[in-house]
Amino acid sequence: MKSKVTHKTNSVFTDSTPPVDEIMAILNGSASVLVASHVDPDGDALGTQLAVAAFLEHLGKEVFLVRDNDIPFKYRFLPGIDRIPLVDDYRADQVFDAAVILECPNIERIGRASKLLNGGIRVINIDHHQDNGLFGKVNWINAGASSVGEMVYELFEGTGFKIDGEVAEQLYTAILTDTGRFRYRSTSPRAMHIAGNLIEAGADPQAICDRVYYNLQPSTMKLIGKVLNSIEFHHGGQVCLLFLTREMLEQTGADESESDGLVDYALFNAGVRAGALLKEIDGGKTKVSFRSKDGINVASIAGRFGGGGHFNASGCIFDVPIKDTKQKLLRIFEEEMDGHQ
Ligand SMILES: [Mn+2]
Repeated sequence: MKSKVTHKTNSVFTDSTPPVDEIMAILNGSASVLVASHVDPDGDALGTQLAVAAFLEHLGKEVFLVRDNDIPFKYRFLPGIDRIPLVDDYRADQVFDAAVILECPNIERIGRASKLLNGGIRVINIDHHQDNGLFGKVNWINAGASSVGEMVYELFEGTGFKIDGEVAEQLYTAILTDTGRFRYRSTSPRAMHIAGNLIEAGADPQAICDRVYYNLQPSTMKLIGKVLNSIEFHHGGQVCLLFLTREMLEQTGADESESDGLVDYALFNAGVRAGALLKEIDGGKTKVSFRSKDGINVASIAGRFGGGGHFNASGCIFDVPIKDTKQKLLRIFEEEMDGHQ
């Protein structure tokens, strides 16, 4: 059953059933559609963006994709990946009839592409973050979904759109990466069922997994070595910290995007309940990615510092250098550990 509440003039849907009528009402009245996702795009963002583009083209729309920054090496195999222009390639006054915004809990997450949300643009907001800010005309927020790739699959099924081999590959990549290779709790029977259907539709599970996870550049491998070498255990081995400095990037020749997923190593240790990767960024600030298990809510920790995310995976930025951030984090984790003995 659909749970619909009216939020000002906007519609909000919060379960797995796609609001097909409401989404199609916007699309049917639109000739040009912008499709955007979040900064620092991941497999779910990119795969789903490309799949939505194929769907919209099938509907006869003029489709405009956009990204805020570079595409990580591991996702460059995705069919159609070359057709996502940088935001700088658009005029700031360009007008679109509608926009599909994927995986953005708030509009700030689309980064500089927000300059393209002009005039009376009607926004369709599709996301699986619990704390979504409901910035769209239609908001479909299913926090129970493994990925927006899964949600968009449901939408395609609801509209009768036939998934071809390329779309299957795009959506399979989205689900694979957002479930941590079918490992996270979000790996529901439905997510697995959909992944199975996508294999039937032409996605090659081994080829995709190899391209994303086992096709590293030498610079990435060297960076992994340096970051693992920085490892620290605290609070009786329950907290694991990893560090990524500018110097490590310079020494290895790796770029920012090659650190994607490195935080996961923090939880690969017996006894560790919470971990973080502290990354040195511009302006003397530190970007922190959190991972946790055992009921430790890192979304709330990140939320206290202007960030957000999921219960067991989140991130935020501290306005102080890496050393001071470490001290702050150790105090925060100490409180958290005390509260969850
Ligand atoms: Mn996602």
